[in-house]
Amino acid sequence: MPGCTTYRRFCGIRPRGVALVAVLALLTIITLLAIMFVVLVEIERLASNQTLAGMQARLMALSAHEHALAILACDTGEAPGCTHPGQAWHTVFSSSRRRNGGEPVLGSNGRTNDAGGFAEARWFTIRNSAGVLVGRYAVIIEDEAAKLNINVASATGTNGQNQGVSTTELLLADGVSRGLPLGVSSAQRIVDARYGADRKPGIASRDDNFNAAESIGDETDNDADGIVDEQDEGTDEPGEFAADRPQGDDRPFFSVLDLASLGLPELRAQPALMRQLSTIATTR
Ligand SMILES: [Ca+2]
Ligand SMILES: [Ca+2]
Ligand SMILES: [Ca+2]
Ligand SMILES: [Ca+2]
Repeated sequence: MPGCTTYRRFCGIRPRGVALVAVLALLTIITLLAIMFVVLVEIERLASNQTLAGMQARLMALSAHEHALAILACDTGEAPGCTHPGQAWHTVFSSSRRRNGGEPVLGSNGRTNDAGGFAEARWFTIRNSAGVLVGRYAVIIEDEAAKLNINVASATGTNGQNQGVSTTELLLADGVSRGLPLGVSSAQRIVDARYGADRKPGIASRDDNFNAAESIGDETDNDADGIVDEQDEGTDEPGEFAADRPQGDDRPFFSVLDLASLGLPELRAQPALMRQLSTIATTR
């Protein structure tokens, strides 16, 4: 019929190649689905490996913890009341490349060797029943109780120390030779950072630890300001800052490394000072 060559579909004749296009489209969709499936499987595999590695690392850490507890328990029984670096708590975990051929482990503070020539720690390897190495751990025991707690010490310069009523009277820095190797203004910035925007421990003008009534009549200088039993002695005193229960805008330090965020001039001038601070200060 005239015109059917140009308008075949109007003449009841199906155009050629439609089936081929449909098959190609179907194959493309199937290919994309297959690629997505492979990608998802790979992601699942990586996630599983990550979870497994995390569990293994946690078990290694638990092994190290139990090892340390066992050594400390032995130490307690061997020499009650006596502690020195020659005891097991120090020698078992510390070593040197020269002595055991192992790789020494630097401390969390980056320290290398102590005065005794020992590295901070050494690796203990863990192998499975077939003798294959599955992990390793190192232990560093540090006496946190002997460090200055920057969440507690509140005295700066010659201020804040009077009757020794609480540990808040510990000297943070005097700018000369006592406390942390910082100036008085830096020590005050540490205290101010803890107290938040209101610059007061706890919530400003509130007796956060409920001792105001007692403090104004106990014949004690509770806030270590040199005045005994003044009218507002029990309010906004250093003892109202509690690192484990911060009130209001208070912000305790979670790590000594947090001091870097304060922009202290001493740390800007001597970046290595942070390492020293980590050996003498703590937040726990
Ligand atoms: Ca505050
Ligand atoms: Ca008082
Ligand atoms: Ca006072
Ligand atoms: Ca109070």
